[in-house]
Amino acid sequence: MSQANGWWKRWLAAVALVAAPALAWAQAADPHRWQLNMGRGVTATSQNAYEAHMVALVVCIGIGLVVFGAMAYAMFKFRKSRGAVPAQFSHNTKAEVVWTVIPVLLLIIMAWPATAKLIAMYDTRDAEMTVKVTGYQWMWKYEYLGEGVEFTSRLDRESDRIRQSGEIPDREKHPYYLLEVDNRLVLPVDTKIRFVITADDVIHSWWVPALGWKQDAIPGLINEAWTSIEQPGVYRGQCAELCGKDHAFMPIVVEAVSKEEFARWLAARKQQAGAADAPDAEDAGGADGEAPAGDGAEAPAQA
Ligand SMILES: [Cu+2]
Repeated sequence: MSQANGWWKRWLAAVALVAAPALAWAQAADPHRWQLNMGRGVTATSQNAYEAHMVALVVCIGIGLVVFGAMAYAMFKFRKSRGAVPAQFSHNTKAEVVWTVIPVLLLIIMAWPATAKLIAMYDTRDAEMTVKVTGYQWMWKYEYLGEGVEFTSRLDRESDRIRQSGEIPDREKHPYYLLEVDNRLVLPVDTKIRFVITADDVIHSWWVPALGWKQDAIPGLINEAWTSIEQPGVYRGQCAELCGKDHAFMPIVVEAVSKEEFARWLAARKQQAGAADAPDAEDAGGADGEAPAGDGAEAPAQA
């Protein structure tokens, strides 16, 4: 008895060892080697997709067990060598009603929550900010609508150098080979962000798995999507529509930061944009305008 107990404990410990990394992976947004299930992502949408997938998976496993179990049992129990004689009936109304009604009920059980989740996924109302995404061969352009901030985002120089040199990419040297960009799309967390997505030349598709959706970018059309990212972090994606010879070289990198950090980043970007628009403005502010402005802002608060 005690020997069996010891074996059982060792077996449990082994299972825990094997399962531990898998449990840790379940928290991360990036896919991992030997990840068997889909990721949970970092938005309500991705969580919904994960839950819908799990419900369908459980139903499929149940159906699989019942169907293959019945088949295996029938084949074993009623085998010819044990003298089984096949029945000769060809119809059974009761059985036919049962095996029609049960799948219909299962489909309704799965379709109901899935439809509710799909409707929520397409509801872009009450967004707090809007980002326009435009696909180009082969890069993305992001515009923070109403903020006067826009930039392009293309494959980082190092990935580009490696791919053109014929060098074999090395995970140690460049862990995000082909998944890094020069300008990341910086977004605030806990903010409903609406995307309007289009393209300038051919059809592209904007896809960041951790956000839980992909949306086609079609020339002449504007598609909508939304997200609200729950955790700060860096989330990577790619163009998901075969768009030409460099389709593989237009990655997407979203950097989700706190609201305060985003406000600072946006202000800095706006200042850059303002400086670029009016080259004289920098000189005017740089002479003696900038530093005193900071003191001036604090003075009223103290008074
Ligand atoms: Cu593309």
